[in-house]
Amino acid sequence: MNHDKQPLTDWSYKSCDGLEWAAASVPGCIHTDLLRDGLIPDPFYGTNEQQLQWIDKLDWEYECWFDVSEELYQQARLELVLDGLDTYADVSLNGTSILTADNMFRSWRIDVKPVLKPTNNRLHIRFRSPIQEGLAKLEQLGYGLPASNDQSEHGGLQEKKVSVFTRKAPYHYGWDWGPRLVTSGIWKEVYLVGWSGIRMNDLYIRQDSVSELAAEVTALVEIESEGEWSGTLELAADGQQWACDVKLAAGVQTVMLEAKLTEPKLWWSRGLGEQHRYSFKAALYSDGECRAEQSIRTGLRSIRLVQNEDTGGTSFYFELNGKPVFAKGANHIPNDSFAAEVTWERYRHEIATAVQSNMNMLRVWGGGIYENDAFYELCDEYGIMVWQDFMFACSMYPGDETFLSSVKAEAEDNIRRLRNHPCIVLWCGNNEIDMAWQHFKPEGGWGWKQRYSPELQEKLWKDYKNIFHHILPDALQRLAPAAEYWPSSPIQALSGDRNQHATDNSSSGDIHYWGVWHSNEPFEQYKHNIGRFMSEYGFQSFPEYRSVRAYASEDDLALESDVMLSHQRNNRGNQLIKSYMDMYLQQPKDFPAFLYMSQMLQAEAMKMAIEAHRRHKPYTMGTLYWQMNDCWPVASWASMDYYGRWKASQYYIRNSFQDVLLSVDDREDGRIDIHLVSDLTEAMRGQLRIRLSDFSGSVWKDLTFNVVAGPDSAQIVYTSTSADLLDGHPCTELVLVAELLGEDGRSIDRKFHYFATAKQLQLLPAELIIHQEQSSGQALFYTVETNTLARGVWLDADTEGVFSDNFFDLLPGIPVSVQFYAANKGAGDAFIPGHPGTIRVHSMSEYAADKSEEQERIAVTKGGLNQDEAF
Ligand code: BMA
Repeated sequence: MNHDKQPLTDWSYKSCDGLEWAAASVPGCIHTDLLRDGLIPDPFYGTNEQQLQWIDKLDWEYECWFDVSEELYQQARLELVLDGLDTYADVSLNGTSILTADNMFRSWRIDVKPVLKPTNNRLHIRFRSPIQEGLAKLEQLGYGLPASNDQSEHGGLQEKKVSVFTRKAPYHYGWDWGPRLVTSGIWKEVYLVGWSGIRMNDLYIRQDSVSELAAEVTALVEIESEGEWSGTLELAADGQQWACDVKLAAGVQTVMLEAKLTEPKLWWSRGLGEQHRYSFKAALYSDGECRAEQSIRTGLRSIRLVQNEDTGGTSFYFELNGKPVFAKGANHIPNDSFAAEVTWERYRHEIATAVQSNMNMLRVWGGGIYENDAFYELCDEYGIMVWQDFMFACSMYPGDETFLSSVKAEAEDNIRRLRNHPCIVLWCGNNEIDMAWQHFKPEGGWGWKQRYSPELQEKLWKDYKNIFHHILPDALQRLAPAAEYWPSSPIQALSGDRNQHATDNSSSGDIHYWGVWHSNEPFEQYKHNIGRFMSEYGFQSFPEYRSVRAYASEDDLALESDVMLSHQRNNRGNQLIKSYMDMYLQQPKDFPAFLYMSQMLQAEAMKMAIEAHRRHKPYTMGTLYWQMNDCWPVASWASMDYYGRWKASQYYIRNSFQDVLLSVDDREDGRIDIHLVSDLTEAMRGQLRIRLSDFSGSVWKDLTFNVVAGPDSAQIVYTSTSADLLDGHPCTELVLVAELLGEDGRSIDRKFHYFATAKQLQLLPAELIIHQEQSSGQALFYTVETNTLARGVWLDADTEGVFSDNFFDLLPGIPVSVQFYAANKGAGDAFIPGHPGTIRVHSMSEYAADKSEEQERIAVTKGGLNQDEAF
């Protein structure tokens, strides 16, 4: 076979008015190059980001000098491939202009045969400032377009929102959790490819019909031939082979070959079965020799977004291989402001966190990037379904021909790149634009359309429809016909009338419920604003002290300091956290206590929301909280911070997402219902044990019932009232412990329920004791005990990693045993049994202001260890 690839890695950069070239990192971006050379301070530290706004106003140059390997140079065809340029790039090779690029999300392939020399080639890229380009386009349009999260003022542009004019990651321009760092650079690989005679450009395994009995697929093989060609196309998978004769003309053409696999091994999302993947290999043979080939891995599965009218409205759920799946997961944003910095290990850490947290879906949200291949490969491997937005969010976009054709090409590039991934179950047009504009409700929306004349309103809506109701679904229809498409998240349905727009409790489509947080509604409202599929809701918290200290000095540790404010991008964020804390928790005694309390607050909010959603199964069939991760260290809605550290909410979420869940619903009418929810495909028998205890561990009631969790079900298994349960005891002095035990007596879920808010409870300082147990296998076991009720027991290890449980409540007589898993930086699993180093143990009473003088004592008993010794 005559194919070859040569990566171009030896790059230099300079600013357009600079003279000196310096070594550049490719893939990368200008900010990380300048940082490495010590020319700018760490953009994430302190308020540095504010001093770096000049970078995006300049043009930057990159160049690469290279020789072509002899073998490659002899090929008949030579191409330069640029997988991603950010963004306005004039590319020349040996002084000849070969490309003008204008879309970060596209990939480019250029015939360079006529200009390439064997040695001493100069590839030069000039990146024009995305800000200057945007300003020119804004001026040309003559009016601004709404872009709620574009922090133009921060970038020195006052109200001029230019992000919408450029097909570039929207979050680069700032978001309500992200800095404004508008990058330029080569963010993906650049390489030369050469070939002679014939080659295969693309292999797509279209899944026409898939069931347990058979999978009928069509291989669409894009072939490029220099001249006429005839031979055989062979397709192989799992020891089976299919073949057809092909006769080709010169040029690019697609050959289709049908194949049937009987009793295929299907791809399932986590929890429902294996994530089996087949390797498909297509090869072209003539005269007994392989002339070109390509292989891909894919999983065979059928997927359908089911929207059927029912008694409650219209369903909205995913049916995987004929089985309805309750989607449990989160919204994903890019893992870094500098996208090229995200290594495979960081993706693995995130996906493994999703898996460990019992999720089965992530939404790649439309204000970031179409993720790197590694992300989808990991989702395929671990069984995480992906709701994939196209990259449009919270803005209206231009409607001129150049813009639209760029959008079309971007959609085609990404659909082609990603369509073999079984994990992608839905493509969605955009984030929140339908809801923000609300064309059919004159009074509705976020106040955007009211700023325009009726004619302009119509024009902007027409431009919107062009992209989201035509260009994107048409591209999918052409390139991935079985894929499901949803025009905007959230909507009720594409009805073309006022019922199109989602509300906080619509009975069709998906919902972003932000009453809690953005509208100050109490957490209890999570129980009332429930739809068919909750694709966003969330609550902020701060990262832990260690993470905050990575961006703030000791002097900055006050909520209103410049540094802390610059790491809180939601204007009202700190106020909101404070006011909810006032409502539910005791006052924190100091700044570190505030960080901890903010995490406990977020954890409670997420638990309340997720469990309410799951209790409503099958009316509700999905819950994706906002947001999984961070792109820099910041106060945000993330459950895992920028450094991959799990906040309290990650542990709570993990518990609330377990396949079999016990959930205590304390209703406003005084009734207390205990629900049993199961996502298992088979019934599960067990026992429900209910204990009423005071905070010293004395048990007042102890009841046990047999229960059966039906397959794929949600049911009430116990009902009482607060009054009956308390039986005359003050509501601030008792706790209800509901526990689900399996047939083997193993504890499957344990829930602590209180009859008053944490603020009202009479918590005494807890004496927490941690023992290291005899380890079974490699993982180290620790048992934690207390002398009085301890809430939010936080085991804080020296080593980066996670515990099997954390931030849990503890009662005397009910010890908790946990294991520690270190975050793995090397090959293999993301979390491996490891040594935690010193463990510090904290709980809520230690952090409350009125208990400040009574420090908790931490004692380490077994094995002769003392507090200072690492174990
Ligand atoms: C959601 C998202 C983001 C935003 C978040 C928090 O609606 O789509 O736009 O970051 O709200 O405000």
